[in-house]
Amino acid sequence: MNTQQQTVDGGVCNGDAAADYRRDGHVTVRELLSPTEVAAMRDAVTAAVQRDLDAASVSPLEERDTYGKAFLKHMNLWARYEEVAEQVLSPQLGRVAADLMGVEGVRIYHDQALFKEPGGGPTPWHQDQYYWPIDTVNAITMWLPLVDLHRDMGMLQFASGSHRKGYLGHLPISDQSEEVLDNHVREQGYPIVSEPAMRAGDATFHAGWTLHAAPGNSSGLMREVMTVIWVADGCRVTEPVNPNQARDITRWMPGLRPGDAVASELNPLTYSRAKAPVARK
Ligand SMILES: O=C(O)CCC(=O)C(=O)O
Repeated sequence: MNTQQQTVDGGVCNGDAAADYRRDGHVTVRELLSPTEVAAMRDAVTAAVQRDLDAASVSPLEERDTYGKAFLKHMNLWARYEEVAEQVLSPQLGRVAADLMGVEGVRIYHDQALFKEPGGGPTPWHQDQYYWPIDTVNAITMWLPLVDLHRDMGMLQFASGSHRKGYLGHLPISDQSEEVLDNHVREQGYPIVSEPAMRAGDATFHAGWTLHAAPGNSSGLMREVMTVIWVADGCRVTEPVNPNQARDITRWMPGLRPGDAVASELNPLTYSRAKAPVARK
């Protein structure tokens, strides 16, 4: 079990965190954001989520399918809310993502606030990269609680080492992905790793192919989590192999075609060892 506490000093990951990430396909970084920093992130994200909710109705939990019950999902907030952009485009966060993957620079793929409501259902086992038409394994998700979390609020769990198998089939997140991938995790005997508790500002990072899931939220509290996905600078768009990938090109890489570098206006370079990050308007 990887319950080691990893630290990041001044936005620079220690070597152990990067080695653990590459071996296990996930790592926990404690105190990634200070209490002041996470408070700013929380203010920005919760205000944006509230504005999204005010603009659209949400159906009652019991009327939603399994995926719909898993969380309220608000995507690419950075592109719509300046206060969120100030948080998500942080070069410090980008540097941690680059250090963990061992790449020269990173670009934003997209962000998502994932708020699991009290009584919200489990998140089925899945692989994020099933959705992503990109030619690299260097794609990483930061999962950052905005409030203190304990286990019964729907803690993220990982099948440790599962990223090494890569693509496991046409399995969008669903009851079917849960059934097939739960069997796969048992057959392969992957350790299932999750933290017993996380403080606001701690974070986990996982690779695009790492199998992950979360139990339902049996507490009376909202599980407020912000996620950001980065890809290695220089990676390219691939031919979509499913409708979800085609939709991802339109949504997260508008105007790009297979073969293009992932560098649309929605994919700013937020950290680079070599190049100056793209200036923001
Ligand atoms: O927050 C969850 O329950 C699932 C998160 C997830 O699938 C992800 O961040 O890739």
